[in-house]
Amino acid sequence: MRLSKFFMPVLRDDPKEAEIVSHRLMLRCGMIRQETGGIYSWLPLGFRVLTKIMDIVREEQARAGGLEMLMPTIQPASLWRESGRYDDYGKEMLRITDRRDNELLYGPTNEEMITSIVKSSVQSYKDLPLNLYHIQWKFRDEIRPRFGVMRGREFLMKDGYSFDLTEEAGREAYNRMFVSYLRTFAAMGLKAIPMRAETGPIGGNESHEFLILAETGESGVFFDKAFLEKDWSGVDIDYDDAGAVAGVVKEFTSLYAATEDIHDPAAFEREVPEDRRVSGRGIEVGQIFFFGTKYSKPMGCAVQGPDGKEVYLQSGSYGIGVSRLVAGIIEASHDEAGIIWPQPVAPFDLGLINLRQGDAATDGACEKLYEELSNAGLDVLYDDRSDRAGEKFTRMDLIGLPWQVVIGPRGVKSGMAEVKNRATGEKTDVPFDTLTGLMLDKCTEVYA
Ligand code: 5CA
Repeated sequence: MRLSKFFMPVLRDDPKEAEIVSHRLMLRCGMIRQETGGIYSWLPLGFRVLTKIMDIVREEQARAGGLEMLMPTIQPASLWRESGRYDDYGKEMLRITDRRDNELLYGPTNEEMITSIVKSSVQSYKDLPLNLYHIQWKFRDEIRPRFGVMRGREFLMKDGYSFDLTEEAGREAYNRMFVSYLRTFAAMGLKAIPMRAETGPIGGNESHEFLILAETGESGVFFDKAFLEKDWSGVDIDYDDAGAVAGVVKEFTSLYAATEDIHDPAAFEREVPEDRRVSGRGIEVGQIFFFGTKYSKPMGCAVQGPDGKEVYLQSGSYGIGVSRLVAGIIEASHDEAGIIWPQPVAPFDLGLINLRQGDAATDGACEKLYEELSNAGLDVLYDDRSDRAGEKFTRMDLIGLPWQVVIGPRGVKSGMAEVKNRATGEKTDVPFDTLTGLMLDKCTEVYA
């Protein structure tokens, strides 16, 4: 992508309304624009990150047996009356009446709708298990939308739902999602610590939240330091091996970790030696719930079991805050100069900076490398604008692409580009003819 053809309305100054760094940087980089309280447009740069996050979510869901589908944002109120949640949900739910006076709502979550879909389409235990998910916009009329997309009113969520015949199978489905969440967040360059959690308006009898650490997080967290020492990327798994999956869950849940809502200071002191007790703040990027028959019973979602008897299905639900993650990743990865994208979620793999736009030799070298890098499959943002070098460097640091390839008249003479690692600041001179191979290695090594 040529910067001259891209739409990335970078702000010169810090926006006044931003209270936390991710909100400030997302506005400054031209990733999002607020339309009204808690409702945002995603501009091309922001949308690219959102898409990368969705891709990572999809990949691991597929591996763990999740089937993608798409349910609407608008739901009939009647469904929510069946479960009894229509009144319980209160003012957070956006209620709508259409021209025929039908009562509708903008979905804050989809337990009712998916339960009704499964109820109407699944008759036999032979059709189970099922794990269905979608990535769709939700609306919750939060009392205090704040911090940009971190706590929005309209936000993008991956929500998945499992249906099984027996409680044991239902818990195995929960475990698979638990492990898939560890792997999904790790693939984005994050350590998300699973913590026992309250179930709130979603309900159920067991739940874990996944939190990434950040000073600006909304939740107070208390946990064993061992979490920070764990190698998340090492969680390799065969999802068909229920014993192995349960083993990983056990490994991660046997260490103390709790949000302030359910933190038990006495247990913390008892279970964790003093020098290993860590407290801080965290951002909830995902939450999973095991329901048993909480939704299937009131909604009559049952199948014929092997003995011919009707059995209410065991269900669970599994959410990931896809749009919140964009802000969460920035909170976890930035410096004074701007964002530092982990490679897998970066909007582009690298930025190519032409230091002397209009100089025939420099333009020629840049064009050639731009083509080579792009043909190799790399996503390149080519700064082909005629701004001053300083301005180009500042902007490229601000938007935080993992690598910068800088080419100026001096480099063209010696056949060298300067490659800068955004995270470490380290700079190396690389000959033009080995540059593409090197960048390909650098940009893909984290996926290996
Ligand atoms: N039905 C269940 C799971 S599918 C559910 O709705 N769970 S949830 O309420 O915990 O939401 C799932 C995730 O969405 C949260 O972990 C959080 O990361 C994200 N989320 C929730 N509310 C907001 C919000 N107002 N703005 C941005 N993200 C949010």
